[in-house]
Amino acid sequence: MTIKVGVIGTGNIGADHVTRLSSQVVGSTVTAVFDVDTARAEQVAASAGAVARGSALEVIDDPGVDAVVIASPGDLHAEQVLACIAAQKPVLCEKPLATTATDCLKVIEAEVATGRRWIQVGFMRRYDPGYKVVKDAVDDGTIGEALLAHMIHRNAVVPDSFTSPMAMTDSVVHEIDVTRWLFGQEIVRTTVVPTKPSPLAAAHVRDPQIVLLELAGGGVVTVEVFVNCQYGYDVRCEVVGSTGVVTLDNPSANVLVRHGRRAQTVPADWRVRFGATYLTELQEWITGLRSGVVGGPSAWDGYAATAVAECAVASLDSGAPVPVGLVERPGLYV
Ligand code: NAD
Ligand code: ISE
Repeated sequence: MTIKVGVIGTGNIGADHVTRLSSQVVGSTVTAVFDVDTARAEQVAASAGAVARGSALEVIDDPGVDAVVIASPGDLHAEQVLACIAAQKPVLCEKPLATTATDCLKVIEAEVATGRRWIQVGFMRRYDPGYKVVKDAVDDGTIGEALLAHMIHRNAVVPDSFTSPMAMTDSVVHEIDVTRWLFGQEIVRTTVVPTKPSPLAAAHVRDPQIVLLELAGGGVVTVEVFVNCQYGYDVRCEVVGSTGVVTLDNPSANVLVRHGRRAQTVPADWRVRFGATYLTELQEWITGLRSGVVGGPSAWDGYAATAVAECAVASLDSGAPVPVGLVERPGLYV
């Protein structure tokens, strides 16, 4: 059985997902796309043998579409995911599930009312082989009891439209999800610590920033987010346990050794670093759908991540620690 996918938003990651789903993933094809940039949508549709539709709803309601990928800007996700639930179509929604916790709860309410899962959120790091090694070491006791973690999230540069809160909602939201997933606990408090700004960051962006995430079980995670580090894309994670440490370094494709020096390449951006990971994420989504199963990061994970990111933005504004208050987790997500 081939899953016919419709893709909403054919920008950077949407176009990449179309390529993966139409030519690399086993068991899927792309039949319809939509983007407000019509020329771009038509070009991406043509590359996949799909049709460019006139609206997001036309994609979702298309009888030739079995499942939907949402890769539009984050503030449109809630409305588009709700339309997928109404049409009873499984949806892989790129992060964030929604830009406010309130909107995430509307989505959860709609999904819970149907009595089953339709939504997977695009927290792809859970599919990365490096992160899986870290997760296994935490789960199987290799490093004893996991006590704390240090994470780094650096982007070479960001566009002018990027703001200080986006460092939380767009970038650190990945570390928020990884933290919840690795430790199997909710984050109860977050604090953003000001640091000396880089002279190369735009005046309106506080960069770098340090974020503290406190867990329900007492653990603490430090995240350095630096979105104008200049030298490349650098994502790292180290979990400190009671008897050992497990580290995910920035992987490198090549090492050049000469003149008494070892030089390693640094990934240029998230497309390079996580290219294979997005493919695994999509393959597992499609494989699950072919057996009628929706798994992976859930709407609850999307809600919890957005709620914590919202508190991080509040802490960024106030300079004070901000407690995270989540609603009770519905049985569908236990
Ligand atoms: P982008 O700006 O390159 O693409 C967004 C596209 O959506 C654009 O082509 C734009 O024209 C289109 N669009 C705007 N309004 C629309 C509408 N009403 N309906 C349909 N399409 C519309 O952005 P991007 O970098 O591709 O990011 C898209 C989403 O993917 C964001 O939510 C982002 O956070 C997420 N993302 C996730 C990762 C990851 O690592 N998981 C990486 C990059 C982006
Ligand atoms: C982008 O939207 C992503 O999700 C990338 O994974 C992240 O590294 C980047 O900072 C975000 O802007």
